[in-house]
Amino acid sequence: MTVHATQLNKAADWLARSRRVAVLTGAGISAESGIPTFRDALTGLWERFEAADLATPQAFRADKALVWGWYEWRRMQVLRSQPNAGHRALVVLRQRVDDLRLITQNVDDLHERAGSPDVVHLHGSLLHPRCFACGHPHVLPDGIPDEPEGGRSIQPPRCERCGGYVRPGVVWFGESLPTLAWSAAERAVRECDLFLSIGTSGQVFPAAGLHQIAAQQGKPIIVINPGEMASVQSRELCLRGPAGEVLPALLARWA
Ligand code: BV8
Ligand code: ZN
Repeated sequence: MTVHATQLNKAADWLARSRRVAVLTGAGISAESGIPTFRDALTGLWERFEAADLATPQAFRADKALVWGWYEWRRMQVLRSQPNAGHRALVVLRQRVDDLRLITQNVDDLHERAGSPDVVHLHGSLLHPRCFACGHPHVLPDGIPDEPEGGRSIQPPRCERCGGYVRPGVVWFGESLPTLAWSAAERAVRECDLFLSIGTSGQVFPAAGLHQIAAQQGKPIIVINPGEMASVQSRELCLRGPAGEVLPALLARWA
C-alpha cells in the first residue's frame, strides 16, 4: 500500500470531524474477495464479449441462455466468496459516525454479509431475479450453483405466474435505476458532510454523477482506489491503495 501517512492522517481527521457520511462503492471493494471488476476482461464462454454488451436487455433477447449462464456463473462466484476487510471496515465506520449511508453499484451481497444494514443497491442484485415479462419475483433453488469454471449456456427458468422467462434482478445498461434507490442516494449525498468513494472507476452514469454532486456542493471527498484517478478537486483526498488495506488503516488512525 503506497498511501502516505500524512494523507491517511488527513483523511482520518476529516472522518473524525464528519457526522453524516455518504459512501459510494463499486466493483473495486469486492475485488479482494475474488470477484472480478468490470474492468477485468471476461473469461471462458464470455471472453469475446464486453460486460457492458452482455448486461443489456438486447443481449438477453438475442441469447437468453448465454446471458442467464453468465449471471448464474457470477452468482456462483459471489456465493462462494466472503466479505473482505474493506466491507467489514465500513461496518465499524458506521458505529463511529452519527449517520452513514452506504450506496453501492455492486450486485453482490457482500456488504450485507459483512453486517451493513440498509445498503442502497443502485444496480440491483444477483440474488433477486424476476420475470422479464410480468416482473413477478422468482425464487431460486437454495445452494450454490455448480457451474463449470468456463461457464455454460443455461436456459433461464420460467415464471410461475405467466410462464415468461426469468431475468436477473439487476439494472441493465439502457434501463432506469430503481427510483427509490436513486432518490435515497441523491438525498444521502446532498445531506452528507463527507463523501467517501471506494473502488469505482466513475464511468457509469448516473451513479458516477453522485461524485460530481458532492464536488459541486463543495463537500470534502475521500477517494480510495489503487488505480490512476481522474483530476482531484480542491477538497478531495485520493488514497491510492486497495480498500481492504486502506480502510482498516484509516480506522486504526482514528483513535
Ligand atoms: C440509465 C448491473 C436512464 C448489471 C450495471 C451519461 C453519459 C454517458 C453515458 C450515459 C449517461 N447516462 C446514461 C448513460 C448510459 C449508461 C452508461 O453510463 N454508460 C457508460 C458505460 C458510458 N448508463 C445506463 O445505461 C444506466 N441507465 O442511464 O437509464 C436511461 C434509460 C434509457 C435511455 C437513456 C437513459 C444504467 C447503468 C447501470 C448498468 N448496470 N451493473 C451487472 O452487473 O451485470 S453497471 C456495472 O458497471 C456496475 O454496477 C458498475 O456500476 C459499473 C462498473 O463500474 P465500477 O463498479 O466502478 O467498476 P470498474 O470495474 O469500472 O472499476 C473498478 C475500480 O476499482 C477501478 O477504478 C479499479 O482501479 C478499482 N479497484 C480495483 N481493485 C481495487 C479497487 N479499488 C479499491 N480496492 C481494490 N482492491
Ligand atoms: Zn411472469
